[in-house]
Amino acid sequence: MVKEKIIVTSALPYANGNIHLGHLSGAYLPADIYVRYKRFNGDDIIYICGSDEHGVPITISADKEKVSPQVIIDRYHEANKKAFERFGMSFDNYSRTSLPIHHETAKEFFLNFYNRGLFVERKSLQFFDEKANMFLPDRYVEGTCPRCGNEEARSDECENCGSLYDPSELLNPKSKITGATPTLKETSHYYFPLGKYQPALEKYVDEMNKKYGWKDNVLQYCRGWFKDGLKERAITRDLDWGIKVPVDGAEGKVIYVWFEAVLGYISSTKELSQIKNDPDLWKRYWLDPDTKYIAFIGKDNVVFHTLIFPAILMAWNEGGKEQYCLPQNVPANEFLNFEGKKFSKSRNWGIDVDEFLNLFPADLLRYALGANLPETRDTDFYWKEFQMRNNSELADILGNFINRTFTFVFKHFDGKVPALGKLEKIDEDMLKEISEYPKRIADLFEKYKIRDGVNEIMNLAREGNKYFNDTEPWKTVKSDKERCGTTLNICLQTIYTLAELFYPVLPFSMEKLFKMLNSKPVDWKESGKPQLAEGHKLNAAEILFPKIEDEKIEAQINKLPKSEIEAGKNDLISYDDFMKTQLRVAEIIEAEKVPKSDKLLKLKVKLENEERQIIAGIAKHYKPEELINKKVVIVANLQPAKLMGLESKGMILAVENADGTLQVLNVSESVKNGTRVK
Ligand code: B3M
Ligand code: ZN
Repeated sequence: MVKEKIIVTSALPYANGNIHLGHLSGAYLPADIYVRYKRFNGDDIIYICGSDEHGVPITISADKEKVSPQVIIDRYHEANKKAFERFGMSFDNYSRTSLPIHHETAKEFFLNFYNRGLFVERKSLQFFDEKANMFLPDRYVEGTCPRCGNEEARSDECENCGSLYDPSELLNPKSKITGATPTLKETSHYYFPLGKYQPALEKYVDEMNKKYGWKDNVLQYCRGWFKDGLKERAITRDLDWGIKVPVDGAEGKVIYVWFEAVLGYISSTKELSQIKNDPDLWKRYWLDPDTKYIAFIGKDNVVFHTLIFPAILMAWNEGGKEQYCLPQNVPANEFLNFEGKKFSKSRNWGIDVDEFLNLFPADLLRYALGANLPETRDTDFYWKEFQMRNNSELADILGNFINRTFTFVFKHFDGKVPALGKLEKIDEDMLKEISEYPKRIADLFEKYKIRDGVNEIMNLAREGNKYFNDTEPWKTVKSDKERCGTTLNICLQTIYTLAELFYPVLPFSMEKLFKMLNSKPVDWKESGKPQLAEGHKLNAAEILFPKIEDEKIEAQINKLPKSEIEAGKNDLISYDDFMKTQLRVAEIIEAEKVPKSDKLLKLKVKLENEERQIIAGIAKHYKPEELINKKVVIVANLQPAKLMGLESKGMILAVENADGTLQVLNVSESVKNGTRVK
C-alpha cells in the first residue's frame, strides 16, 4: 500500500467567541475523525488549524466590550485552544494569525502579486466617520430605510422590508462607533483579478471533481459563482486592525481578512516546522503538487476555499519559484442547529464546548455529533437525542456487548482469551463480518462520509450482541465449555476490532478499552483479523458508558431560555394565517435592469387575466434574458411598494443559498398562469 502525503486543515475559527457544538460538527470533528483514521492507517499526515484573529468580527467584539482587539483575541485563542484539546482534537499545530510568521507570510504573498503588477487599484466612495477619523465597514453603518422607515436598516439593505438600495439613499446614516453622521468619502483599494482565473478555476474544479468526487453542495456553489462570472475583489480595507498593507501610500489600510486568513494554513505549518526544529517540514507538504490537501469547512466558507484560496495559490505558482498544492477536496458541511433553532450567542441559544465538557465526557459528544453530522443537510442537536445516543447505543449496544463478554470471560475463563475450537457456520459468518468491516468503514471515511462510517461501526456492535445471543454462552458454559470458549473468543476478537474502528471516533474510551484488552491498536490495515491469542490475559473491565439520568438532561432542557421557547411558539402560524398569503404562479414576460441599481430588476409578469410589474432584488443572480418565459411563484396579495421610484406589486419567491446566491422557484411550464399555490 502506498503511503499518502496529506495536509488536512479545518477552518480557522475567529477568536472572538467560544467554540460551540455547531462549530464542532461543521469543520472540526469530521476532520479529526478522518485524520485519526489516516494516521492509524499509517499515512503521512499533518493536521493544521489556528485562530483567525483579524477582520471586522474581531473589532466589533472589541468595541462591544470597550477593550482592545488584542484583549479579545488573547482571551478566545486560549479558551478555544483548550476547549479543542478537551474535546480530543488532534491538531499537529494550532496557531494564530496575529503571529509575526503569519504577517510575514501574508505580506510575502501580497508583495509578490503587487510587484508582478497583478493587482488593480481602484477608487470608490465609502462611509467615513469624521469623529473617529476612520472609514466604516458596511456593518458599522445603520440608518433609516428609505422604503419603510425602519430605523435600524443596514447601509444597503433593510431586514424589515427586504429592500435593497444604494448606500447613498440611506436616510439619517449613523456611525455605529460614534453615532456621528458619516460622510461619503473617496478611498482607493487594491483588487485581486479573480475573474482572470475563472477559466483555470473551472478546469480545476472540474478535474478535482472527476478524480476525487466533490460533494454536490460544494459543486453547486462553485457552478453558481461561475455562472454569475467571477469579478475582481477588493483585498484591502480601511481599518487599523489587521496586517498593514506593505506598500507606500497605503497608510491606514490592512489586507482583507479573507485574503490572509486562508494563508494561515501555510503559516501555521511554518510554525510547526519551527516547533519541530525541522525548517523544511512545511515545504515538504505544501510545496509538493502531489500532496493530498483536504480542507474541512462549514458551508458558509465554500467560495473562499474552492475559488479564492486556489486562485491565490495559482497566482503564486504562476510566479514561477515554488509550486503550492491546491485543495484536492473541500468536504464542506451544512449547519448543526440546536433544539430546532440556529445557535445564537446573543439569544443565549446553544451550548459552548467547555460548558458541555464540564457536564459530560468528550466521547459522548463525539459520538452523538459524529452519528448526526450535517453532511448532506442541516441537522439538530437535541438533548433527548443526545441522551438516547448514549443510553441506547453507546451503553446498551457497545457497552453492553463489551461488558457481558468480559464478565463471562472473567467468571468462567479466568480472564484469559479462551481457545478457538471447531468453527460452526455462525462463527465463520461472524469472522467474515469482522474481516469485512474495516474496509467498509475505510471506504466511507475516504469519501468523507464520516456520519455513515460512525453509524456503520455501531452496526458491528449490534452484530456482536446478536452473535452473543444466538450462540447462548450461558447455556454452552454448562453443556459444552469448549464451544462456549470458541464463541467468547470470537466475541473478544469482535471487541478488539470495534476498539480499532472506534479508535478515531472515541479516542478516550477506546484507549481504556485497549487497556482492558491488554493490547494496543496495531494498524488499520491489519484490523479485522483475529488479534488476540489464546490464553492472552485481559484486564478487569470498567464501565465505559454509564447511563445518563433523565434528571441531568431535564436540567439542561430547563436551562434553555424560556423567552426563546415562547418566541418559538409564537413563530407558529395558524392555518388561516397561512391561507391569507396568496401564492400564485406567474410567467415572467419582460425583464430589464433598473437603471443605477446593480441589484434590482424590473419584471413584468402575467397571471391569469392580469399583467403586473414587480421589482425584484435578483439582478446579481440573473441576467434579464434568462428570466423570460420562466414560470415562478409570487406572493400576489402583498401591499404594493415603491422601489427606486418604481411601483412593485408582489414578490417573487426564491431560495437563498448559504453563500447568498438567490435562485427563483421554478414551476413547470404546464401549470397555468395564475394558479394558486397552497
Ligand atoms: N474565520 C470564518 C469562520 O470562522 C473564518 C474562517 C477562516 S478559514 C481560513 O466561519
Ligand atoms: Zn425597510
